[in-house]
Amino acid sequence: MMPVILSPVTDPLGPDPGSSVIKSGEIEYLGQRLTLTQSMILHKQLAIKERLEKIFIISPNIRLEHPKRKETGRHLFEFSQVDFEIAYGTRETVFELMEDFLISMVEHVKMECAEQLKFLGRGLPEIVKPFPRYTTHELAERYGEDWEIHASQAAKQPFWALCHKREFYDKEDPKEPGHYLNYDLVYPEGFGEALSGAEREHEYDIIIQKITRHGLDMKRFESYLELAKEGLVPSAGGGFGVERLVRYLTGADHVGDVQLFRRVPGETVTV
Ligand code: ASN
Repeated sequence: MMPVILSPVTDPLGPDPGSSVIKSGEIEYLGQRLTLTQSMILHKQLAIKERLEKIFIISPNIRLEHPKRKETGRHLFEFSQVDFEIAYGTRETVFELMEDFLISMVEHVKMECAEQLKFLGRGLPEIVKPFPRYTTHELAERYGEDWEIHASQAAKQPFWALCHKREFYDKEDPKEPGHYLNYDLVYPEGFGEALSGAEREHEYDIIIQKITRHGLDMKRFESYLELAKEGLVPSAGGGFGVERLVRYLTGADHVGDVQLFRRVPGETVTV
């Protein structure tokens, strides 16, 4: 699909302790309030409902992050993610797809760009599957609340972090309420999160319950909910940041360093 940039509905990006967006980007156009896309998750669900079975979008996202996020090395207020969704997919479908994708990407770059990697001084390690899987509970116990960066620094291989308490559209395990059928893929060597995704909530009543439970304004999701009421299709998917992938491959210090036109929170935009 081609990306959606403006819509009355977008990803609320919360409640999520990992999010630090200070406000959403909004414009008023012909009397309508439109928000700049924070992620295309809700449109992905609607596209799947329209019987598109497998989709991907190179999707620009605007996330107006707190300036303190400059220090993480991996946050931008404008970036692109490869966002994908698979009708009737499960976590396992996504794990297999992403593990094969990352392995072949690394192999390809090592083969085709050996000279450039040498110039950059980047010894890109070979990746093997299956990637280890840990729950966020295990990771928090071992590395503390800030586990993402510490676990990434300790890791030699990419790994999956399962079960995050976050946005309403990620499926809560019906067998184990309070647990979630979602995942992050985390790069090794301290590069942090590569991808986030989930099996999705597709049942209207559960979506309504969760929006209410999260204290979100139902009106912000009106047009999405009207369509969701007609029946969403179960799916799973995710999105990985293009700049974060390039940073990992090149070993750059900051994601802003791989952008031609830097969009780093806390830095003045020049061009
Ligand atoms: N792309 C993510 C997903 O598919 C959502 C996000 O970027 N917040 O779950």
